[in-house]
Amino acid sequence: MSTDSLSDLHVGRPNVGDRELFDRLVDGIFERRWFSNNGQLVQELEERIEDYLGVEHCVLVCNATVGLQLACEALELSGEVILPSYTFVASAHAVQWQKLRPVFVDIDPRTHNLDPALVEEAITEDTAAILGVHVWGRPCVPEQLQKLGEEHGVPVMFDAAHAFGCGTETTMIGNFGACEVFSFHATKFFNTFEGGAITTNDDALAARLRKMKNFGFAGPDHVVSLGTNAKMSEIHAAMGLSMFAKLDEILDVNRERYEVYRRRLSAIPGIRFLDYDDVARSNFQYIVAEVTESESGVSRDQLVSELKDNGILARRYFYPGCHRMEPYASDSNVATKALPRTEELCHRVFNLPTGSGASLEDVDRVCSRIESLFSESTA
Ligand code: T4K
Repeated sequence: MSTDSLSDLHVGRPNVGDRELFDRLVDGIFERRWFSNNGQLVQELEERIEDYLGVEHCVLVCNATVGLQLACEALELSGEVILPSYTFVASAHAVQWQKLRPVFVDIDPRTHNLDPALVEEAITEDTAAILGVHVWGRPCVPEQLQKLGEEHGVPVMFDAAHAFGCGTETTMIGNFGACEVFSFHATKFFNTFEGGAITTNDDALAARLRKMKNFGFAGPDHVVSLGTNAKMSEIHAAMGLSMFAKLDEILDVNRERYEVYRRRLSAIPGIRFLDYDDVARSNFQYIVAEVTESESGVSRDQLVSELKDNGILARRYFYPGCHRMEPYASDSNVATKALPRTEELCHRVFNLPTGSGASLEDVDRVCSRIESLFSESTA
């Protein structure tokens, strides 16, 4: 990585927890010489997360991608899994890695989340599960997807990679479906450098997941199922515990930047700023907007390129859509599916830097650059 790229403004600059606490926790790891495999800090972090989400079980894992694979394995899925194409490619890869067949379904362009009516149309006798994704931490109408699953006898699970700290009026994300999978990657609201968690209110599923993440061991020399190595180490858990100490602060920082972006960008014709007004509880981790070129005279790609020339690395998540990436693009079944809303959105959306890695001055600079680009184009 060049020094230039370090001085650029990134989407995904990590939030940092309580450094003193982290250092103290790391000292303890060395004193105990217990580095991994259900260590003290992993157990503490699991309890903290269970309390915070109000969920029965939190099973910490090494990352969300492997967490999703583990969840598919533990649910003994076989056949097709319905999911959006408008998601990070890890959602689809986890399904495909398990030799399940992804069935991509279009989205509601207002929320960027799966359209439940289209999900229902896609259910067949080969459907093994529905995988809802809470894109940008916006709950993907989990109650509706759960109801569909119940009516059709299909398990429902959620990719909650973006949604730690988010919730509906009544329930924190983490409590829906058979299970939910969070990402604690460096770029997330709550991070453990790399990491993730599977949460569930199903005792038997949690017990299965705990064995599976440790090679299937039920006790010393006693392997009872297929398993893998999906364990979280103690140093990662230390980071998580130090993040908890700063969670409210980070949320305030995110909300403050979101409000500035919203005020400034919503005023620009040709930009639709994606607000979180309809989300009961949000972590405000993603600053998302759409460009309508016919109104603004500027395309999304021109905007992203112009910002890049000014050291602002806006992202085009999730361009070009999973169905346009390999191996899905070459799969004739996938390629023939029409996903017009996903296609359109993929050409309009951009994400902007936020979090404690972007100061209010940085946010002001980003907004001013966008304002002047758009005013030049309409002058
Ligand atoms: N499901 C969904 C819906 C997801 O969005 C994701 C991951 C997953 C599942 C899988 O979760 P994990 O298996 O990762 O736990 C990034 C992240 O790598 C990925 O975790 C995330 N979603 C996705 C939305 O974004 P990239 O390819 O854009 O990451 P990268 O490494 O280019 O970093 C993004 C920006 O952040 C860069 O401009 C640099 C900056 N950065 C990154 C790191 C790692 C930093 O400033 N510091 C850092 O330490 O995918």
